[in-house]
Amino acid sequence: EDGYDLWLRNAPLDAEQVERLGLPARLVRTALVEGAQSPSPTMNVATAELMHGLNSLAAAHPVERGSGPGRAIRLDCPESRADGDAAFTIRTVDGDIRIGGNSDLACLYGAYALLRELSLGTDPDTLDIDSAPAMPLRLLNHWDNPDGHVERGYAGRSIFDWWHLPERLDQRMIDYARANASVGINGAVVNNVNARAFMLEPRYIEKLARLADAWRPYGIRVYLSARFSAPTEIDGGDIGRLETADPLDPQVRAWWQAKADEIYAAIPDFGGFLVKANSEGQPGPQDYGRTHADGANMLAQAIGDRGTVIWRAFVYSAQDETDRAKQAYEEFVPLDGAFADNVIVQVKNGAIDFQPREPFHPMFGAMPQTRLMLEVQITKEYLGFASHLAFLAPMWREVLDADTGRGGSVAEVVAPAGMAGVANTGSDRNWSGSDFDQANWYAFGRLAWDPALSSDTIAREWLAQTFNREEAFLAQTAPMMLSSRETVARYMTPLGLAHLMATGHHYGPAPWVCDLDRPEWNPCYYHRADSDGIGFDRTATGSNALGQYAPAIADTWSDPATMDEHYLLWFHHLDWDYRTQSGLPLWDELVQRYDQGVTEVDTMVHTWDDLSAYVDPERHRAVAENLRIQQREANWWRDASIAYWQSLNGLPLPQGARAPSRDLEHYRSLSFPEAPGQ
Ligand code: BDP
Repeated sequence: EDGYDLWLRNAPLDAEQVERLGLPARLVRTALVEGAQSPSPTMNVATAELMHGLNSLAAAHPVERGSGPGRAIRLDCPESRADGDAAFTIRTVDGDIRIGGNSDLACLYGAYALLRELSLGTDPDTLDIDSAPAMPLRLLNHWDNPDGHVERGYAGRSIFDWWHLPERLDQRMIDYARANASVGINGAVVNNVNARAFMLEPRYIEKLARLADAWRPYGIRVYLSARFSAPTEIDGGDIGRLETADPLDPQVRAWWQAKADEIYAAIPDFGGFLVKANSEGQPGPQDYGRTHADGANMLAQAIGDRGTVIWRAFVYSAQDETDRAKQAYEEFVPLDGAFADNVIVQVKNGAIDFQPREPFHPMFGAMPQTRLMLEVQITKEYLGFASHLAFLAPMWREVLDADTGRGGSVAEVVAPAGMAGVANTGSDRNWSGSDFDQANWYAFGRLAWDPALSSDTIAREWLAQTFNREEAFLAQTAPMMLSSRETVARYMTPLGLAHLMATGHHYGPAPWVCDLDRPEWNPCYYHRADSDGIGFDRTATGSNALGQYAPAIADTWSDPATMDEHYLLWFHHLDWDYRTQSGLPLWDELVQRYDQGVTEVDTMVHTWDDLSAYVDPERHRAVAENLRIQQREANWWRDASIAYWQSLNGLPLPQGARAPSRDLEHYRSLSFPEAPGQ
């Protein structure tokens, strides 16, 4: 067991469950029996997955195709359209299990869902499932560079072997598609948002076409990150290279039109372009005095109704020294209604940058005339890389469930568009750099399909399929997963603090950094701590970022005495002796939260150590080792942070609190040029 099989292990059921399943089964493809058409590649995959999965679940009782005694499993998706309606049903009628839907993709999704249910131990006689995706686009965003390096990747090298494509297609590309399809992910942006223009050249289109062909049966469309200045950097067929990338220049428009046509000729179901523009040094329409809408609409016209332009709202620039959290809203909300129909604006969950906790982004709900998509980060750039155990479903549910105060939750706002997750895949055998990080890939897909699923359900599903379906195991590990992200937030950024990590690699704490060129790159810009107090005043007396939220929502966060204290120092600058809701002075409360985070990691270590009977030795040891890294680093975060705050406030530690194990100078002197993912 090296984790390669992810949640698709279909570990053998016990004898009684196999008996109940009534195997050997007959697997009947109704559409084929009744119709004359040949099976589509998607139906072939569905059949193969069922045969393979059922055989694996039944272990000693191999399943045979066709007629024979036992239960029949019918794939009843007569339309056989690859790109049809993904909704499916699974019902047991007169002993037979019927998977139904209006497209062959529906049957594929149904096949994976059936295997999941059986894998969880669901009684096959009670199956009665209606399932449909809540949102059309459920995409992975890979920050993979063509040279194999993955920006913010902690699982080895890129899984995409551009060097050997198109001739060589790694088996991983098929297994990747299986994993995605099994949780409903239906698209992949294969290259970094910090894009290289040459990935739009013909030789790359050929490579991409090979991937598109391989993934088509699994319902996965390919997308490319497009560098906005590409017309000035690479030739565009007959048009050649241009002097400008101004989106209103007719030649530029013709260049992109020709490029889009070239791509669609090779990949008829190409998903579209993802664009990071005028952000962190990337080129964009503002370089020519144009707006985001001018840029997006130019590309949208080139693509037409064949695909989508996904335009990122993650923008901030050095000019804005008042509050980086406000910039995206200020640039985009005035453009509401100006974007073409096939443009989607992709908004990170919070207004800063994938921190362990952020309040939901105020753009959600504020652009009713624009389709907005939610972007979350599966790779844990700010939550301990691949070694810290942090199950992210609770974090994503927090934002999906947030009431925008403008006529719906974030989940409702993004339902017409979708969700994107920055992938955590890599060349490591276990794909994600650690076994537990597979759960975040899984959870992303499940939530994008159904944002109403509880984190507990997702954790249990994943644990049962990945490790062990015994209740005694699930009862201990599911709660550990559910609290794990809160634990990380406590030892890294308690009480709404954010952006306290070290520069560049983002590994470890560095709240003392104050001297970087751009103010908003410095941790001290975010915590604003001094001898009197700590926190960012985003109320009306400060930056008034709070004013970007609907009044009813802003109200709930405006009073530190009554608000959810998870966001306390995000919105308020408070004295060190301010009394928190528990009655403790802020300083004591802060230290207590750090300590709680550290203690919770200790508990995770012990809980997992005691579970060796339920997990194969290889993966049990791997998880145990990661937890020990996390234990050491949780203490590091706590100690370094406390030592720094003390250097500002001069306060003694609350009674009983342990002194940092080293002095501040030690923590400040640490450097990690070898840290991955930069
Ligand atoms: C930041 C990452 C950086 C990304 C950027 C983005 O540190 O590597 O390029 O987000 O989302 O969090 O564009």
